[in-house]
Amino acid sequence: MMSASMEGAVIASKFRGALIGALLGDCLGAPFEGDERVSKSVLQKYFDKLEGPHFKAPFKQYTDDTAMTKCVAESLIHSGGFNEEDMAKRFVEEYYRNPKRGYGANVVSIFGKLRSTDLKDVWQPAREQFSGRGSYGNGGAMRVSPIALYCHKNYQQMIDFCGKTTALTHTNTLGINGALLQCIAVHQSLEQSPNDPIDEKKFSFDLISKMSKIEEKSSPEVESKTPYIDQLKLVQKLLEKNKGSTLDDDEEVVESLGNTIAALYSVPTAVYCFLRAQSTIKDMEVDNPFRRTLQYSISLGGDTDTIASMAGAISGAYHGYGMINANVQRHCEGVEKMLDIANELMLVSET
Ligand code: F2R
Ligand code: MG
Ligand code: MG
Repeated sequence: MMSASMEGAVIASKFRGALIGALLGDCLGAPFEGDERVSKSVLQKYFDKLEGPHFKAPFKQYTDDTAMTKCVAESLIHSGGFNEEDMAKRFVEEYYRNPKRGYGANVVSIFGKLRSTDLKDVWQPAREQFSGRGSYGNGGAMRVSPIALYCHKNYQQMIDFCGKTTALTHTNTLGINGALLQCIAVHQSLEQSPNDPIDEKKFSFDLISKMSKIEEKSSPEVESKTPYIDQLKLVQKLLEKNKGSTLDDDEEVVESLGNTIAALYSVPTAVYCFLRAQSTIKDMEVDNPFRRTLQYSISLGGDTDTIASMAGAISGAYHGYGMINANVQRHCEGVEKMLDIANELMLVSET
């Protein structure tokens, strides 16, 4: 549970920070999705321009990551908790209202089945994916930040809601546990006072300890029985190696942690980006650690919208809304609506 001494205004700022962080990571990362690597100097100019005082439309549009995050938040608010039919209905309606948001190649078949069966069994279509193995994509993880907010006072409820929300589209253990790791990371950030610097070692040890309870209960179809703990240990190793060094080994980060649409090779990467960006990074003339988190996430290439969105949610939940540049927000679609959602989530989670 969040520290009792944390004031309501700080908590409200953290709620807004988490959701606006997720939104901005998605909007700003989306133009680079699929690029192998993104030059740090190109990104420096890209962010400098967006932060400049002269606003020029058009918006950076959000993608499936934000569309589904909004559905999760709105379902929790309107149902007063997790309701599988309401959540599934919102995913389907949102997809058919605006299908051109860059959804995952296979997840759309779930929306089709849910619609054609009139939501008869909301769990079945996801179970059938990939010949019954279920999706291991990061589409579950990219949308879970509202669950960490809604359940911030009840860790076990958060784990329960997160697992169920994910299983509506992703039933592979790697897809589900990736979503749990992302949700736990946002929750840990929320709990930490923005005035106390992040202790990277403690933050990652806490994640390892919580993920060990989760991984001991599940058996993924991969060689290791503890794939997320293995990745988190790599996060620790890479932080030790790169923090304070004259040059980050980004190739090693991408080769070992990954930058793909698989949850196992993107969620730990997002955690790494957040932790690494707590201190300066060479070739990034950035004082603001929230901006540095997004800029660094995108520089790694690959699934840039999703990794930046997940890292942005973790970072925004720690630093709060005040750390997020107002000019950049004006370039991103859907900020006002997301702020309303953050405020509503805050109200319902306090009751
Ligand atoms: N889809 C994209 N990006 C592609 C390019 C979009 C382009 N910019 C555009 O605008 O069109 N991005 C979004 O998808 C990712 C989340 O995907 P999600 O929701 O997990 O989808 P899905 O279909 O379940 O899985 C994605 C792919 O992973 C592979 N896969 C998953 N499970 C598998 C399994 N058990 N066996 C084999 N392969 C498996 C498949 O290739 C799936 O298609 C985010 O990046 C979001 O931004
Ligand atoms: Mg996307
Ligand atoms: Mg993506």
